[in-house]
Amino acid sequence: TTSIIPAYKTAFLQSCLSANVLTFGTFTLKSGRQSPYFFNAGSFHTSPLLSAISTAYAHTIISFLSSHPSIPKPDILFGPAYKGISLACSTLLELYRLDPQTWSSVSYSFNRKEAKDHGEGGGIVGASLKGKNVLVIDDVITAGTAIRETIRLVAKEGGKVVGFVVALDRVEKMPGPREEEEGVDDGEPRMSALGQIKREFGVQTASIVTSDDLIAVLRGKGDEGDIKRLEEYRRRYLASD
Ligand code: OMP
Repeated sequence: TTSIIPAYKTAFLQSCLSANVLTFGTFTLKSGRQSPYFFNAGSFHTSPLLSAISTAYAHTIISFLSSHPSIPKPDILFGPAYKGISLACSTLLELYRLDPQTWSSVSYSFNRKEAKDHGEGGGIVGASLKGKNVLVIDDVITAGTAIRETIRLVAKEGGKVVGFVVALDRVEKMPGPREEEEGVDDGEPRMSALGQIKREFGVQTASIVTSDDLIAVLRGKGDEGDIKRLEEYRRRYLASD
């Protein structure tokens, strides 16, 4: 059978499965949703896995930028603390290996969770964001809270977010008012968190894989019960676009 999933995505998903980056159970997400699966980018902690994830990000970023010629060349690859830090550093190295001419002049940068009041001070480590075009690299998008915080942070530092890249887009709908206030899903269809970010901030986005890719790879391999719970969860929270 022919697969419509590109080889680098399948390779990335295989690394995820082999490293148990993807776990099944009951997880309370940042958004308060109860998910039967969780993707932990912090599990890419050996050199082969770090290399696998940065290679996948680098390929995704290169094709993202070439398919969106209106995006200005990034000056900074910004990884929000904590999980974005190692991702930004290792992916920038990989981008430089793949295309030194383009990437030698790009810097990495990340925020401190607590501002430092001595030494060089400030809330940013790495290159200053002031007046810079910033490409954000993060692990996962679910309801879009983390990226909103990052867009605000970059703006506060005087930078401009020109793109947003994640490893996994869970393709979940953005929360409605009732979910935000009471944590109860009203069952109404809504657009995806990524789609909403595009619409609201004019920021283009990309992901290495989506939860569709995930299911395609799991089918026939994973535990039947896990897959069933995953599909039930997706029916409930899948975005309408
Ligand atoms: P949102 O802010 O709802 O988009 O959630 C994204 C953040 O949740 C990520 O930056 C992760 O820290 C975390 N997360 C995961 O790491 N893996 C998952 O599978 C799901 C989440 C999550 O809490 O939604």
